[in-house]
Amino acid sequence: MSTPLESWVEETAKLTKPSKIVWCDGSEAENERLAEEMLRDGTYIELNRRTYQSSYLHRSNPNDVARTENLTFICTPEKADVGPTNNWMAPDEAKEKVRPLFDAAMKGRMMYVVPYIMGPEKSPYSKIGVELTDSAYVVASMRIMSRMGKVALERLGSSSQFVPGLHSLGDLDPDRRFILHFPEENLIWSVGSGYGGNALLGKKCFALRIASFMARKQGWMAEHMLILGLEDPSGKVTYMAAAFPSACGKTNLAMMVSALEEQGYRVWTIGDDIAWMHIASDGTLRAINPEAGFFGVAPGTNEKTNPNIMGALHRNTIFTNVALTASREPWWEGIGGPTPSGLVNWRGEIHNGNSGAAAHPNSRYTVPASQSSSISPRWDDPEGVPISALIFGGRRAHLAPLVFESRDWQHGVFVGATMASETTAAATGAVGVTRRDPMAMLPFCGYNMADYFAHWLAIGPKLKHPPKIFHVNWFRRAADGKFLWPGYGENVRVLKWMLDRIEGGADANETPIGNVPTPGSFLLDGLNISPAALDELLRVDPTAWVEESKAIGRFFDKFGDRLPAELRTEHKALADRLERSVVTVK
Ligand code: OXD
Ligand code: MN
Repeated sequence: MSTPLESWVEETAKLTKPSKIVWCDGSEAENERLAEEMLRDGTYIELNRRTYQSSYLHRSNPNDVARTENLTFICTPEKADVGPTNNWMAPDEAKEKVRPLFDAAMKGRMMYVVPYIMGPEKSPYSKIGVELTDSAYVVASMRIMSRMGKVALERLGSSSQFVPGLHSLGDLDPDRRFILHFPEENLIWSVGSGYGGNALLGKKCFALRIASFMARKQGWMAEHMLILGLEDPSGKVTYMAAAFPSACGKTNLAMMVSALEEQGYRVWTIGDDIAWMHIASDGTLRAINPEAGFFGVAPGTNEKTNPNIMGALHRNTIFTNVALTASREPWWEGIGGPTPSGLVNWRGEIHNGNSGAAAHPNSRYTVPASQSSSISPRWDDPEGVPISALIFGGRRAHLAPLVFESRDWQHGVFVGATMASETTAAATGAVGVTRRDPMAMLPFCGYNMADYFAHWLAIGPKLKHPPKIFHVNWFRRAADGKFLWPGYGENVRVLKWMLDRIEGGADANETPIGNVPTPGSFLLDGLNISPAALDELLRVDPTAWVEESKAIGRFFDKFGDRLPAELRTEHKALADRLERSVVTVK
């Protein structure tokens, strides 16, 4: 008798017609064999063996360089169940349309069976997925990003409890590219892309879109959040999870080298992109990082912005779409130092400065999490870590202050539901446009966001000590266009303020949007910032917020009656507070 996995593999092979089926065990030997094959067929380009051991450069097809949100669908019988922020197709229609693209798609190629665990091997919160793919690059990437191979097969046994994900490169034509999710069947189909979140199905497709749907049914949370531990001078570590949209600094925050290290504050990394959070029997919110690696944006990463990751990238790393130096080392804009001569750009052409950036703005590194020296001793604790603060944030040149604290859980959910950010290169489309991105889940929520808000609202009261909820904005600019806040390692000062608030210290001023620090409540030793800049960073301009509140109203209207009444109440309360405040200012 075949197991459910064997039957699905067999059935898929009949459709995709690969020349061979390879069951991946995740071993070192298998990884080396795949690397040799990829070096031979040009999928991999070898890097300087002395300085970048067992590390490779991959160049994706130039039309396939970022997640394609417009080609990503949630397929449920009812359109209303995916809501106004997702693309929808009915499951039968989607399968009918996309199945032909899988027909014989793997002819002449291997079909790799990639079993993987999302989450620590022995955690009760972890889940199993299996990806069938015809891309060896995807296999090697999944080996870094998850617990892949034998370990997953052993945990699965003959059970049917796994999330099947079928992936084929297809012909890489964007007109025949689809990323489909069938949450009611726990099924993923992806065709026509070999890039990142489109192709590494454990990440966005499973750990966020499918998992968010599961989490709602099962009473837990799957969030687009980093997880960090802030150690204080006594050695006590407080854990925080933060949701920022793609390419807004989650990795840098999670791996920060603290500017307050001498004062005894240090940051430990648990995860940089996804948090699965459960209500534990002691009433705490416990988070695990379902991933095992970091798939980070390379441009802008350097010894100052993220020294920990820079130290981690010299072995076992796959670089995608970065530039290559004459000494065969990876290079990207913002890596530090002058642009070297003899650079080859991400397309494989000599870089002459006239053809745009040498590295693609969404070029990436894929590196095992355990290689970062900031990795927490508890990063793979099967029980997860207790979360004391949840942080929302966006990239806003104006309006949002450096940090504010919500009044309570319900207000915090409103703050998360209404957050907005300027778009980045992580997804295709215009960059720098302000869009509302609730909880940084706009591209990743596997069901109607109004129901997702209701799920969030329901979680708080079930927690004995609900985490405090904050909002941050590292990206506020002065009138001359310059950033007001230095960011990176200095962000620890904001984390410390949050810690003080959690512990009952640190002053704040009540404002219409929430509690904003008094300038004196920040530990500013060693930081060169003018009082005027600090005032501007913490300023809440009621008139500008009135406009924001109107935009929030328009956003909420999209959800009609499905929007939880509590959020309308919070919105009304904000509008009233703003009105009073504008009158007072006048
Ligand atoms: C990512 C993203 O790759 O959010 O993490 O786009
Ligand atoms: Mn992400």
